[in-house]
Amino acid sequence: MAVDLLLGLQWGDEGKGKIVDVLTKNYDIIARFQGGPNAGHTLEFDGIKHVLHTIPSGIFHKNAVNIVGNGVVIDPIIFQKEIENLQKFDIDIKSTLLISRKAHLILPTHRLLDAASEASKGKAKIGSTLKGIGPTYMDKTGRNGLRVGDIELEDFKERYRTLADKHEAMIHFHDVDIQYDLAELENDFFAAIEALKKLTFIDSEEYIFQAQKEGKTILAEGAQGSLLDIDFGTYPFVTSSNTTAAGACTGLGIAPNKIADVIGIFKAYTTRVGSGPFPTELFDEDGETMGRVGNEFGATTGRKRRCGWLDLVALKYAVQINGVTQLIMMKGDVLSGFSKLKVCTAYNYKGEIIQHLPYNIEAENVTPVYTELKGWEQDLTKLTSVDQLPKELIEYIEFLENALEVPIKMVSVGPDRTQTIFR
Ligand code: 2SA
Ligand code: MG
Repeated sequence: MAVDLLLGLQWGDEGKGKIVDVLTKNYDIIARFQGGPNAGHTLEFDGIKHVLHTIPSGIFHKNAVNIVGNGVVIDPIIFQKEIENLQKFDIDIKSTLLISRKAHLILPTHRLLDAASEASKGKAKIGSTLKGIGPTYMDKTGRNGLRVGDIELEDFKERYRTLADKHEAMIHFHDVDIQYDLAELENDFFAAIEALKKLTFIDSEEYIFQAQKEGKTILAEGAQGSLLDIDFGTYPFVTSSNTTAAGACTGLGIAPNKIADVIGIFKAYTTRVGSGPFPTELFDEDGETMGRVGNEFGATTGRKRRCGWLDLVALKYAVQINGVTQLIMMKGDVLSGFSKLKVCTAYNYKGEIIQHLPYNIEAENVTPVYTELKGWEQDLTKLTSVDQLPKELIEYIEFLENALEVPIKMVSVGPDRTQTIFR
C-alpha cells in the first residue's frame, strides 16, 4: 500500500499540524521523519489549542498509530513534557506512539553546544531554536551519536559520559560566556531517559514495511519547510535535516517507489522565523497586519515571525524538488481586508529577470518582481464550502494553480479543524 507525504513548502509554520490532524482519519499510521523539538505543530479543536514538537500530529485520533521515525532527533526531557501534556486526554500512548530505536538522542550538551555555536557567530547566527538540533545531527553524521536503542544497552551511561565530556571541551573551545549546571541538566536528562524507557521502541523500518504489506495507509508528516532543507534550502540559514520528500525515504525507510501523493502545504503569504534571506519580506504596515492577524509567533520559541508576500519563485522550486501532486493553501483568512495582494512571480537577479531560485537569494542580489491581484473584504473564517468563497479569492487560487501547475485541493480559513474547505 502506498505512502503519502505531507510537507511544508516555505520556511515552516505552514500549518502542517492542523492538516495532518484533519487528514488522520484517512490513514492508519502517521509518521514523523525528520526534525525534532525545534518543530511546533499547532492543532485546534473543541476550543483548545495543542502544540506538538516531536509527537506526530495524529496522536489525538484513537485509531491512528503514530511513529517517531529514525530520522527524528529526540530530546527526552521535552518528549516527557509532551507526553505529560497528553495525560488529560484518553490516549493509550503505549500502543499508539511508537519510537524508532534508530532515532538519535539530543543530550543536554547538544543544547549547550547549539547556544555556544550561535553566540560565537554574533550577527551571522542562524537564529536556531536552541534545541540542540544542529549539534545532534552533526554527531549523527559524524558517527558519534547516541540513539534511542542505546538506552537499552548496559553501558549507556559510559557512552553518554564519553560523548558529554567531548562536548564540554567543544563548548569551551567556542570561548563564549554560557552559564550552566551540567549536574542538574544531567539529573533531568536521566530522569527523562527512565520515563522514555516506559514507552514502546520499535525497529520502525521493519514495522513500516510490514504495515505496507498488510495494506495499511501511511502519512509521513514533515517538519519545518522545504526552504529550510539542509541541501536545498537557503544554506547556511537552514535546519540540519532533509525537510523535502527525499527525507521521508531516509527518515523512515520508505522506498521512493512506494510514495503516492506528495501533499504540499503553503500559506497564502510567506513567513520566516530566524535569520536568512527572505526576498518578499515586508517591513511596512502590511507585514505588521499579516503578523498580527495571523498570530505569527514561533510555536516553540515564541519569536516574532517575519512576514511578506507570497513568493511564487520559491514556491515553484519547492513544488519541483518535492514532486508535489496536490496543494493546500493555508491562512487565506488572514489576507481578508487587503485591497490589493502582491505575488512575486520573478526575481530581478543582478539586473536579469529570472524565474528560478538562484544560488544566492540575499537582498543585495535579488529584488522581487510582483504581479498585483485584487483582494477580498469578506471574513472567511465562518465559510464552510467552496461556493461561498469570494470571487477574488477564487481568482487568487486559480492564479497560483496556473503558475504552479498543481491543483489546490484544500483551503484553510482558520486554525480550527473544522475551518477547512475541500475543493
Ligand atoms: P534549528 O533549531 O537548528 O532547526 O534552526 C535552524 C533554522 O530553522 C528554523 N526553524 C524553524 N522555522 C520555523 N518553524 C520552526 N518551528 C517553530 C515554530 C519555531 C519557533 O513552529 O514556530 O518556535 O521559533 C522551526 N524550527 C527551526 C530556525 O528558525 C532557524 O532559522
Ligand atoms: Mg511550526
